[in-house]
Amino acid sequence: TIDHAFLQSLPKVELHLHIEGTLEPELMFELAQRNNVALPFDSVDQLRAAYQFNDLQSFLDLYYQGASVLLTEQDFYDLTWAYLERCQQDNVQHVEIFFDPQTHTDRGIAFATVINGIKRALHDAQQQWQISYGIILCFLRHLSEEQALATLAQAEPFKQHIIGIGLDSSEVGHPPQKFARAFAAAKQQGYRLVAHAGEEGPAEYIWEALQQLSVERIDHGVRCVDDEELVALLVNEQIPLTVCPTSNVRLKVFEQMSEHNLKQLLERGLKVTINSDDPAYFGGYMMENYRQVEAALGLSTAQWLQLSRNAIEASFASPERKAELL
Ligand code: ES4
Ligand code: ZN
Repeated sequence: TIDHAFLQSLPKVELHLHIEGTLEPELMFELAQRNNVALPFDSVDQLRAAYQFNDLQSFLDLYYQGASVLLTEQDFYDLTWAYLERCQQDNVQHVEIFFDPQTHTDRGIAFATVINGIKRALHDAQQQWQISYGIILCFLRHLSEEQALATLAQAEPFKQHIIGIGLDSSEVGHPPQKFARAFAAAKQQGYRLVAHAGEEGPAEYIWEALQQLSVERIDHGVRCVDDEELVALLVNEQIPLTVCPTSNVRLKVFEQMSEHNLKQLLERGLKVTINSDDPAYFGGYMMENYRQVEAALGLSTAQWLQLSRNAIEASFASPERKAELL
C-alpha cells in the first residue's frame, strides 16, 4: 500500500498551474486592503464559502474578479512566492506556470509589471531551493485572435523569459481553430506550444489543438476517451496530458474522485501527469492532488513512479535538468 511518505518523496513537476489561481483568500484580502480595491465579500470565510462551482464558467467569474486586487510588481511577486513555498513543502522541483496577461493589461496593468514580479519570485526560489522553472503565456480564448496577436507582440521584449504559449479560459464555443494564426505566429517565434482542450469541450477540440495549433501537450484532455482514434494517436505519439484531478471534481467534470478516469488513462498507456490547476480555488496543491487520487483510485507503486517520470519527461526542462530530476 502507498503511504504519505512515499508520495511526499516523489520528485514532482507541475506543468498545469495558473498563477492567478494560487491567490488564497487571505492574500486577496491583504492585497485589496494594501491597494484600496473593494471586494464584494465581507470576510475571508465568506469568500471561501463562495467557492462552490457548477462548471468552468462559474469558477472563471470569481477567478477574474479575484485577480482585480493584483496591481503592482510586488503583488505578483508575493502571489508567486506564496505558491513556491507550497512547492517546496510538496517536493515540487520544477514548475511551468501559466499566466494570463490579458486579465491584467485589459485593466491597465503593464505587461512588464506582471512578468517582472512573477519572474523575480521564480528566480529567488531557484536560488534558495533549486526549483527550476518556465513561464507560459496563455491567450484568453473568450477574447479575439486579434487580441491574442496583440498580446504576442507585447510579449516580444520579454521573449527570453517566456518558454511557451498556451490557451485557457471558457472552452466551449471557443475552439482551438479560432487561434490558428496566433499559434502559427508563436511557433514562428520559437515558443513551445500547449493548449487547454477536452476539459469541458469535446474530443474534437483535442484534435484541433494538435492539428491546427501544433501543440506539444494537451492541458486536461480527459475527454479524449470519447474518441478511440484520438486515444490511439495520443498513446502512439506519447502526447502528454496535464490532468488536474481536484479541479475536475470541483468543476464537475467528474462527480467525485472515484469516478475520475486518470487510472484508466494511465492503464491505456497515455502519458498522464498530475497537476493542481488553480489550487487556491479548488482546495489542493500538488500533494493534496496526489493524496486524493491515491485515496479514491488506489494506484500501484509502479503507477506513481510512472506519473512522476511522465511529468519530468513531459516538461520543457533542458535534457541536463531532466536527467537530474529523474
Ligand atoms: C482554468 Cl481550470 C481552467 N480551465 C480553463 N481556463 C482556466 N483558467 C484558469 N483555470
Ligand atoms: Zn487550467
